[in-house]
Amino acid sequence: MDAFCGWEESRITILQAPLDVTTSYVQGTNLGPKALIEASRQVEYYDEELKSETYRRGIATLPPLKFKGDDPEPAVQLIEKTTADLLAADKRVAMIGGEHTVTVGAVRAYRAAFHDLSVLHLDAHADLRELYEGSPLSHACVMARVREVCPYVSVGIRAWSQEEANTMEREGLSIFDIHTMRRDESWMDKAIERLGGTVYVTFDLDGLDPSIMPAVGTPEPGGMQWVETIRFLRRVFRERNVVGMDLVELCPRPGAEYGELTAARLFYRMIGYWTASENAGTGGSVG
Ligand SMILES: [Mn+2]
Repeated sequence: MDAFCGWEESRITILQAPLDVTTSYVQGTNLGPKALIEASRQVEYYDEELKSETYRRGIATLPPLKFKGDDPEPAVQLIEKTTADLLAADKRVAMIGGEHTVTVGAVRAYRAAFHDLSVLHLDAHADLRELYEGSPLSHACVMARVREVCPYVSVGIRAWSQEEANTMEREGLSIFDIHTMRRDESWMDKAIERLGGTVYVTFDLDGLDPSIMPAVGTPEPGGMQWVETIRFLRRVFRERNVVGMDLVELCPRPGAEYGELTAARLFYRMIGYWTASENAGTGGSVG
């Protein structure tokens, strides 16, 4: 995801947010953005599904954000401010994490700019704890913070606590857990139906099955497979107005390098769907 166009003509800005301060199991998500960008040089630039070269569609990459200390609050504020500035300059943001906490800053900025925003959340974990290890800005609390600003739909979920189960039931949240998805072939229709018209996509890579995504800090068995994932995303980008996205929790480590390539492939594919759908009214179209 090197720079192939200048800032002026770019529409999508890649924002690197290498934050890793609340990770609870394997650490190293601060190395995620760099690893993804390096792996992206191995990804075929021609997208065989979209039949075009995504990189030609106006993508600019900013230098990584710099975070100081181990308090997530100023980091989230920096992400919110940076995202708001980019939106004000009429750019759209594709962020690479970093731990999932980075999403809180981006969603706050997006919600301020798009009053009808809803969030699509792909993850193994519900991330609905009010506090985790004393912090409201832990990676395990991301969706509790998102829920405070806008509605959302979760997909791929397969691990949650008693507290989170209570919240889900009490609030009637739109959670598509992996068991429901395996039982109900129409889960994609239902999940998309629950989303509003304007969507921010946050993708925690541990939503994918560990067999195809080993490079995460908190893997959970029995996850989403590649083809169903991209099929679903393709529909979301076609059927909803996606205005922002992130890919988080890439945790590079020896033996899991394959996961970096998969993450780069997924990121490139998502940007491909996104730019193709934005072009839909001006000549280009998805498939
Ligand atoms: Mn997760």
